[in-house]
Amino acid sequence: MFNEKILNRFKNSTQIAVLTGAGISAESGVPTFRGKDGLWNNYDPQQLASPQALSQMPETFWEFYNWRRKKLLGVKPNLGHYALVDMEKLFDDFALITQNVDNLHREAGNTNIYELHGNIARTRCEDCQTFIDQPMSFTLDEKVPRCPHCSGLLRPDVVLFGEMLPQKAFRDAQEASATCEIFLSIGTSSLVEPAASLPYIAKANGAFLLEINPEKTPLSASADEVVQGKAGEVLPNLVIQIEKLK
Ligand code: BV8
Ligand code: ZN
Repeated sequence: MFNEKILNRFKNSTQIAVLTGAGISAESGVPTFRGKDGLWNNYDPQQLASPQALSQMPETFWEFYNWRRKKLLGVKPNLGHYALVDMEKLFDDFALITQNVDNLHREAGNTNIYELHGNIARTRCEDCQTFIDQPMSFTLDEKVPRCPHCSGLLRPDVVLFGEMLPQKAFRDAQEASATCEIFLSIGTSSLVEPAASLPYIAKANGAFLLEINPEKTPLSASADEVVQGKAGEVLPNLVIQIEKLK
């Protein structure tokens, strides 16, 4: 599964950057966005995951996000998530950059996490930006939750299409991508910008680019190595091989 070229790189490196997408949560039962049973097959992302949807059709917007949250209740990290927790312990400098909003990397126990697209478990006010302590299991009795401070529209703390990414998280992710020795892209279709630009920053700075994904993506041709497989199977194996090198 891992050739000498890959294992030698891990043996001689201390700085690792990892970018994950929805694919790493697929084995936890969380639907991906663009797969066969993907979320976007039934909904148009530009329609629903957008600030326009929040302001023009808040009931539908919240119906979608409540449905997303309810699907996450009881969902647990899988072996792929836990392998990244073990991997973080094996390297002095390990950055986990995620596009996922499902909170599973935090739950698994990684510490150095950059959440580029926010976190669906958090809620904030669209007007006064206050964070509302609204646990995931919060079932809204009113259709559209309002801010207790200013009666503004509440929204999940996720980055909607057309919105800027959280500046510090993205800046830190760019820095980690520009300085790492190995960049791992795991479970992402590499379509959404500006996250999809990070592996190219790493490659331009001399990093070894490894993609782990069951199917080819627009990134595959630029990767130094591609391991085609599921995160929950490939990552635990990779960690075992790396531990043997240490
Ligand atoms: C911005 C949060 C501008 C909400 C999300 C035209 C061309 C290029 C770009 C654009 C364009 N038109 C618009 C844009 C910009 C747009 C964009 O990139 N659109 C794309 C779709 C064309 N980007 C934005 O709008 C961003 N903002 O650009 O702002 C700006 C600039 C300055 C000032 C102001 C504004 C904001 C992007 C963030 C949007 N929010 N999510 C929510 O979740 O509801 S994006 C959404 O897609 C998720 O966050 C998700 O993480 C992300 C990426 O998807 P993936 O994670 O890759 O998931 P996907 O299903 O696609 O793929 C899964 C992969 O897993 C597959 O490859 C599959 O094979 C694999 N897999 C399956 N099973 C497994 C597996 N892998 C491993 N193991 C398995 N078992
Ligand atoms: Zn408010």
